[in-house]
Amino acid sequence: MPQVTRFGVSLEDGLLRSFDRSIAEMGYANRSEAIRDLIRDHLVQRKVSKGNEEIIGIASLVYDHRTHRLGDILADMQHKAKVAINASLHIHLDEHNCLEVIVIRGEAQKVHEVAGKLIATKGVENGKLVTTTAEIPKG
Ligand code: NI
Repeated sequence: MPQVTRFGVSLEDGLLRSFDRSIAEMGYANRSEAIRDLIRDHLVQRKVSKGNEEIIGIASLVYDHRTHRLGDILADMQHKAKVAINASLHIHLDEHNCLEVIVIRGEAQKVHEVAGKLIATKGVENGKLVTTTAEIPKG
C-alpha cells in the first residue's frame, strides 16, 4: 500500500459547491476519489501529448457511406498507416450514416498524425480522437 499524504486546498465556496454537485452526479462517493482521477487524467494527458511516448488513440469517424469511395479511402489509409491499427469497428447508424471506431497504437506523434488524416478526410462529417496510455501513473 503506497503512503498517502493529506493536503489542504483553498477554494471559493461556490466553486466547491459546483464541484461537489458535479462529482455527485457522476457517481463519486467522495471528493478524494474525484480529485485522484483528475490528477491521474492530468498526468495521462501530459504523457500522451509527448512525441515519442507509446500511446493508444481511439478515433471515431461519422460519415455518409454514399460519399464516393470514402469507405475505401479510409480503409486504404489504415492499411498504409505506419502505426498499429489494433481494431476497427463499423456501425451502420441509420440508412446512410456510418460510425467507425478505430484503435491506433504507437508513438504519440504518429498516432495523432494518422488520426488527424482520417478525421480530415473529405466527407468525414465528425471526427474525434481520444488518447490514453497503458501506463497510468500510480501512487
Ligand atoms: Ni455503414
